[in-house]
Amino acid sequence: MSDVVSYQREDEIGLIVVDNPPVNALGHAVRQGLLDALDQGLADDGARALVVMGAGRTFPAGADIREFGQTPKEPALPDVINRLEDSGKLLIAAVHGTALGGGMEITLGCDYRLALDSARMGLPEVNLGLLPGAGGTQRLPRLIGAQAALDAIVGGKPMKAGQLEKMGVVDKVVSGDLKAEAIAYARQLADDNAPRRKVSELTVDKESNTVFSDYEQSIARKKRGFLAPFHCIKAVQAATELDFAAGQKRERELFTELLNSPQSAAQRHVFFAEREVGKVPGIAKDTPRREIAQVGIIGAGTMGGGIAMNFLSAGIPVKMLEMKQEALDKGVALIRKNYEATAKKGRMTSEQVERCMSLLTTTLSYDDLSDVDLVIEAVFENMKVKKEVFGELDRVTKPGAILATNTSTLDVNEIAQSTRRPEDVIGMHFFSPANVMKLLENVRGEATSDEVIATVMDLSKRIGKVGVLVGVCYGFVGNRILHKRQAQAISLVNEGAAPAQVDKVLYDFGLPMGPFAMADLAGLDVGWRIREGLRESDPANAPERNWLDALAEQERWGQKTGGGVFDYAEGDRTPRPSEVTAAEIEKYRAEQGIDTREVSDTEILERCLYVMVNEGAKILEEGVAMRPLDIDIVWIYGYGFPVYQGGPMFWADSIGLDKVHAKIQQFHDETGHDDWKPAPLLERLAKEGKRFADL
Ligand code: 3H9
Repeated sequence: MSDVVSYQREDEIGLIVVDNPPVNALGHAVRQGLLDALDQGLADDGARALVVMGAGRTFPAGADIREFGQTPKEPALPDVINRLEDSGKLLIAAVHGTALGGGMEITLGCDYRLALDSARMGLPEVNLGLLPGAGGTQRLPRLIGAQAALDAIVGGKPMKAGQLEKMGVVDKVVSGDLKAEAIAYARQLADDNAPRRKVSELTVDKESNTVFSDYEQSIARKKRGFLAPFHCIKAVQAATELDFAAGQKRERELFTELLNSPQSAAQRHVFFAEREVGKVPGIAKDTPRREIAQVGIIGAGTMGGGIAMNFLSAGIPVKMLEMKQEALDKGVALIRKNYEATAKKGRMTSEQVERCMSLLTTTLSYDDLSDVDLVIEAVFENMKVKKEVFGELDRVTKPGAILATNTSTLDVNEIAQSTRRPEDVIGMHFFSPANVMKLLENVRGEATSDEVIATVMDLSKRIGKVGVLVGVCYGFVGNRILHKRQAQAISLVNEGAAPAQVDKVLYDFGLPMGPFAMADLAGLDVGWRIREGLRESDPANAPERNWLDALAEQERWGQKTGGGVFDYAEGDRTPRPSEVTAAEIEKYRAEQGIDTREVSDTEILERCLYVMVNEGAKILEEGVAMRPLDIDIVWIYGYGFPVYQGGPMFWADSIGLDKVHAKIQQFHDETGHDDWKPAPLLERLAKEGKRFADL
């Protein structure tokens, strides 16, 4: 008897139940258990039909991802499903929760599919750098046609039971007690002598060749750099051209290729890392959480408004505070405009817009914040101003309220000290645009209590963000690393590269844009004003003037002024090389007496990325990031580091830390620059032949 799959008979129906918490993943024991239970069911003369279902919270949610990368163990899932399909009894899948990947593929090996109205099904393998490898790419097109199958398999999004019923995937949607419904349905089918319906025996229309090439083109931009979506298309195409057995063989080849690819290894790393970041070492799972039923936000600017939208969308009421009514009105109007734009795109109904807006109230008085459970301050980035705000918050908010700052550069500990309750103070660093970007850097101060940390980490998930807990330092994890990379990008240009060359190398690596296009998006004026401030306040340590300052002085501030490092045509965000910039760079090189040289693409990539890895290692040593995977997630969700590269630290592991370290040492020998001083942690790991993942 298997521990994870059971067989029992009820009312003349044999029930095969998978019980492998938390998500009934189809690991080796489950696969073997399914075959054993099937044999029992087939041998059970009292069973007129068989039902496959999951215990606990869900139908199997897919293959066991942790087994990928290990030596495969028989029976393989495709063979298990083929056996189910070939069995001599009527087979019904009864689905609740999420039948994903291999789970959905099991349902496709059954004759009939019954689902609870709350259930969802889908083939999300593409998100793991894979394709459905247990017959899904061959059976789904046979069931619903190539075009709809492409959407499901390449899109990878789970679909609701009702939608699946309309598509012809699910035969019946029920509510209430799934087991009882499944038994009743199976009995009915048996009574009616319902026919066996092997999906593999259905025929699929041969599509014209252009369907697949058109599909490839339609995803070319969005899926740039990814391997899996294009392999998915090839597998579906095979379903339209080959018989089932040959198609399944082709599916297997393509699946194996992906499984062994560095991309899938990286994407699987990200899957687990994304879940791991929510678990904070040293903070007990059962740490009490504070109830967050109402949130206050200080500042109704772009940032404050964006932050507010996260809570409103999650159904949490927000009170927004500003100094002037005019600013409040503007802020509210902007939120409405953003929601209405989403509704126009069909991603929200107008009732949903109104529901969100009805949760928003405004005030000009701090005293009105006496009943909120959490306040997030999003005012001007200035310590004096922030301290005043926190002084006021300390005065008016109730005991136990969490006081959060959205600062991106200032010392959270110093801000906390301006209150009498530093244990309730934490940083919540949203990334712009705050209603869109998934990353939330939660910044733990020296005094922040475990309860506050646990509450804010949970809350991040509730508002649809990936929360990463970091420590205090200038720029925290994300921007601190970014500054090092930007400095390299500028040096590379000073030495002879063109901004467009630097950008192209990083774009081709898979980032959404290069460092200079990113600077143009953020605005060159921002950095320039900070540098000017330093030149005034601390001339001895002020940064040298460079060609970026010269551009900013000409009011070339980036996209918003139609030109920065690059030129932009009206209404077009495509960066184009600028003659003005080229002239300023030339002027700067001449002033500095720089002999330019040809800079190779390899050097650009190594200098821009290795400097990030070195800084990441320093951040780890200082404890500002808890684990390498926290840094990976910050860069993936905050800056668009390509998922298929796994994040900077995973990427460095894949190169080999000995190689990375040797190059960093070489750059240090050549430049003597502090940024290239190898982090002792990196040095040690390289010497020991280890990876960041071994920490
Ligand atoms: C596949 O099926 C390939 C086949 O086509 C071909 C094979 C030949 N395996 O997300 P949660 C863990 S590929 C192992 O926090 P939720 C997860 O790590 C697979 N572990 O819960 C976590 O562990 P821990 C295709 C898995 O309620 C715990 O379960 N399927 C798997 O927010 C709870 O997960 C997918 O890609 C797994 N398959 O969301 C589905 N799934 O507690 C992937 C979960 O130690 N899974 N875990 O941190 C999901 O999308 C979500 O987990 C799910 C639940 C929606 C199911």
